[in-house]
Amino acid sequence: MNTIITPPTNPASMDHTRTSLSKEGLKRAYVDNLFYLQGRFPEVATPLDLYMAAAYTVRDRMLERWICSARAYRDAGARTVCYLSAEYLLGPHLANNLINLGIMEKAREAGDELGLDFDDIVVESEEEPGLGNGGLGRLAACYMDSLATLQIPAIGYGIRYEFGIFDQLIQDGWQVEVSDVWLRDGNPWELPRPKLRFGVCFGGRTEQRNDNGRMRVRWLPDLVVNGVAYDTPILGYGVDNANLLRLWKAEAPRSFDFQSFNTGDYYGAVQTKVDAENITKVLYPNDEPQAGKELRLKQQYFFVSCSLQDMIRLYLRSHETLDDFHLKFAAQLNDTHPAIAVAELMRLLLDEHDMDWDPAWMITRNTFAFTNHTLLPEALETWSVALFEHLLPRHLEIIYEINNRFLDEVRIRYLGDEARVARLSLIDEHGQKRVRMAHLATVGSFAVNGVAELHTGLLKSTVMKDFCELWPDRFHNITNGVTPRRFIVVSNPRLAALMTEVCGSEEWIRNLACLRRLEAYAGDEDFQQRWQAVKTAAKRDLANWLARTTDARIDPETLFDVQAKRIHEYKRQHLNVLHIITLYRRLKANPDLDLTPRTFIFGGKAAPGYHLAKLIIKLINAVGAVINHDPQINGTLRVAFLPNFNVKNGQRLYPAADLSEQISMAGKEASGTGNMKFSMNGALTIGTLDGANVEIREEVGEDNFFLFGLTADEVQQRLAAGYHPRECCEGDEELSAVLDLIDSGLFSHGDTGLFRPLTGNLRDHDPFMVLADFRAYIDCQEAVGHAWRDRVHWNRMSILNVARMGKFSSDRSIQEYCNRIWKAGPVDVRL
Ligand code: NBG
Repeated sequence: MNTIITPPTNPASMDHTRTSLSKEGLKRAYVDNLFYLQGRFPEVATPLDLYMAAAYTVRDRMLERWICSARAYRDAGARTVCYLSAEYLLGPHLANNLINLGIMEKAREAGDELGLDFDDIVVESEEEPGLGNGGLGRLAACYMDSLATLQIPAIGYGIRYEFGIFDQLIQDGWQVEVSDVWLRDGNPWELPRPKLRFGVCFGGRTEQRNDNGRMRVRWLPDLVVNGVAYDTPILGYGVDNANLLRLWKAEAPRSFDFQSFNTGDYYGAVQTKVDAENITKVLYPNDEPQAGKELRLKQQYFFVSCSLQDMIRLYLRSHETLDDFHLKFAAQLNDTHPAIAVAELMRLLLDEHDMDWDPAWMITRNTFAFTNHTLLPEALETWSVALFEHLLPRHLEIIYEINNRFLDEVRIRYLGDEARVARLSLIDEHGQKRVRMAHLATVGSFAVNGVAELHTGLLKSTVMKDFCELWPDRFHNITNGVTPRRFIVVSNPRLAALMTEVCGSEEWIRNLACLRRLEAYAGDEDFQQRWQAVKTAAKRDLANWLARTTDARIDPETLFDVQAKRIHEYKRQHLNVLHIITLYRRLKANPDLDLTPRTFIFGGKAAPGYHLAKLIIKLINAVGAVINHDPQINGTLRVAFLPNFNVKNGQRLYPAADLSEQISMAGKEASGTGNMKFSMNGALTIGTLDGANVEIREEVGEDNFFLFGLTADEVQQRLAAGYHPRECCEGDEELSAVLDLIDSGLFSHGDTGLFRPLTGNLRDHDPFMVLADFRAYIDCQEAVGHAWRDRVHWNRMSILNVARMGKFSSDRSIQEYCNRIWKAGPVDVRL
């Protein structure tokens, strides 16, 4: 086949319409696509037509690289990394792909010559695929970018949700959720592969049979669903490698169950189809805690089964047996969501490929590695044994067998220590029996990692302590990172231009450590002026955009103090609000107070069922409504809530921040990645010693970081000694008055009950020690206010922050995964 069908010889040199990177070639391709794909001519084209024509123009150029990569990877037979993740928060494709192709400027010129509004097409028009909740999904997207950039053969496997994370509206200060119909206008970035489909079974029972003296098991399911592949190319930056993101959509195997149809049960027959397709309907909108929803387990098993069947298919194209499967693939489990893969690979090897237990287990254990992303107890997934029995009876048998063999090993190692056996077991026997997915993932993996030094340390000393004692060498830390392509080059072109000028080349985009060269300019006042001008321009952009799209009016001359992330009590947006109210009270009491003018900007979604988080959103908006309209305040303090925080809006926000709020209770934020995005764009951080803040502070220097609050150890000590939040109020009049002011109804039109669930919770329980850290936070914020007044010093700190962020490029993280965990190397792709 390959010898017959080849692409046109050297399309680039012919200035081929579909592949040319010249300005003229791009113009021709664009007009061509508008005609032949959209069926429009420029005068009548809608904004969507214009966007689609641009997207297809870029996609053609990616496809050429993608096909070349697939060939090169196949020929090299190199190890392939498979990233298994239930979430990918990709963000808009177009601008990022233009950057990675290196044709942003040429495309802009081509657009100008065609009389197009380039920014409108490239920045505004695209509906972003919101196939993730927050940090975990965005990390997967950053890692896909870095894998391609580092030329590592990789496939991202996941779910093609029909509805991604909900869109957030703010109405009367409350969050309102609207479904995200991102596929409504079509998705030019994906290629459906209708013939690439796998059956995935559910329910039923198992049957044993004796096959020439060997016991074999057959699963007799009562439902089969098809998974169909949808492929999206992921381009590396400045290389010709393009990797594959393969997302699965669920379909009923036949459109109607003719049996039911003929017996007259028409609706029953349709229902089967609907149920099957529901599996990939919607992303669960919870950032961390998981309700034990059956559909969620179905989603997890569905995408994992399709992905493993696909990996086996790929492998068997060039191998006779599966004996060395683990040498070809390293499969990373992104949290416990895909942990069922351990049992599924065993099932495929044992039942579908007739392998014996020991070799199958050897392959499985050498294929998987597992990343833990949270220590929050409610997020450590478990599924009831009853649900497993009902949905995945064969997997439950396999899990029991893995557990038996594993616990025997434990018993021999720790004679008589049955308490330890119970703690390590894959099954939690307290009350209703449950399968512990983190244990399954750990036992079935050759490596387990946390996502920041502190988090990994806590993982090893708390939830994974027994495992760590058993297999100390299996545990690693790989601190998270973010891609500088999207979060500097795409988001903040002015800053990128300045960096390129100082560094003398664009090398820093591939090697972020090069930004160290900025250090030499940190004290140079002329340079500082330019630095500040870049920041102010980004702040102006944000202010203009907010003015266009919301009723917020903000002043770019003030300090932009930003907290943007999911709304969660442990992230403590309410601590931030208490600070705002503190300043407000001080200013009311003393109108002449010389306060640093500040704009507090919030962004973030709350899980739809998380009432306290939604009340925090309401409180932020309610406090804003009072303060923003108080003539006595006269703009010194302003509060803005940016609705629908997503990747696209994040790109507007990170460049415009002066201060980045990273104020979680120490020990709770596994890493955080927003902290890195802000800092890379020149914001200074006010933060606790939590997650990656610790390492950010180490890198940028303690003088360039505003630290406050209890440490993780101190939090534990306080809890052990008995924490009584009321005592914090008793010892701090101002704190007490701030809480009373909320309860007075000032922010709720006299309703003294509205915010009680929040204030009452703080006074009586305060599980995240907001009150314990209040005073330290207020004092630290005062230091921030003072520091801002010395702009020379502030600019210097800002420059040093950026200069020292090299460690937090996702390229560094991926390089560590490759060296220490995956043992995977690059394959150079040349067009
Ligand atoms: C989140 C953590 C963040 C971390 C990201 C990426 C989950 C379960 N965890 O702190 O809360 O940065 O994962 O590792 O979403």
